[in-house]
Amino acid sequence: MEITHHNKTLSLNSPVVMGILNVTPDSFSDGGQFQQQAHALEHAMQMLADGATILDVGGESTRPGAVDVTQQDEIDRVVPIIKAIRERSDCWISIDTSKAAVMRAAVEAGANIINDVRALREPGALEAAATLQVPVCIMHMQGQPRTMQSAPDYENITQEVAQFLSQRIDACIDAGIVRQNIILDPGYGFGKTLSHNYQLLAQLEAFHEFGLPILAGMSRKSMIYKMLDKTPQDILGGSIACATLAAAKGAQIIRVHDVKETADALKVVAMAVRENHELGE
Ligand code: 8Y4
Repeated sequence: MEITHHNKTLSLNSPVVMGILNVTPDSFSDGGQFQQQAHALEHAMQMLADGATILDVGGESTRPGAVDVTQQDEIDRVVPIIKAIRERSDCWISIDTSKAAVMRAAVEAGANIINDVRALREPGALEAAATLQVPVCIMHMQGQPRTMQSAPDYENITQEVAQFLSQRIDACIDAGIVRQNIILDPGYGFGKTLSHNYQLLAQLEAFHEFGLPILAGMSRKSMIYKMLDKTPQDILGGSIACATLAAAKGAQIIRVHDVKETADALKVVAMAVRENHELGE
């Protein structure tokens, strides 16, 4: 399996790490714009040195209760860092946004994947993604970021998430997005209870029915720290367990904060999977 942008291809036959790069001001509350950009660039280069294949650059906070950012604010945050990374590396850069104008500005600056937690449902987003001809990650969310955790409710979560993704795949294809460039994400933590999140992890294999790459993002999320009764900064072991389980169940892209440790864990999983294939042949 692979995704492509122009003549660049990313092989997903073994799992890869997507490193999280937040460029929201609340991630670096001290220092001005310049210092924040310098810190973000340093963090980006460290994640690449640690084994990240993709850097996910985000300028909007989707945490429950976060304030909305204007499209110009978001562009002003992400474009300089994308340009700076692109000057130094030919890595894959994803832009974490739901706004069409941000997608266009980010791809022009050098981003080559669109990662949209709203699955291209905002005005103009589907058309922008299709025109830009970059791979897209479409994620499931129940409700809206502000209120999604108030009362998550499903009859059969895996079935409902798959049904949503199926509809969004159809919408993407109708808009002109190449099917093989659609990455699917069950959206851990987005309108889901603790049980829902673990059901989705246990049943992750179900999403292989589409024959498309799967992205899993559980790093430091409440599904781990609530269960362990710890803080997000103190759950590396739990985050690695989630990454390992997801990769063992065939997820191709793992979105994480702790790149170095996760890259090692995924290498171990990949070797076990490879040896298992060789036993079968
Ligand atoms: C600490 C800081 C702990 C932030 C948790 C968080 C996903 C995603 C997010 C995901 C895809 C997050 C942008 C939430 N989660 N994109 N984005 N999949 N594709 N929270 O699961 O990381 S933001």
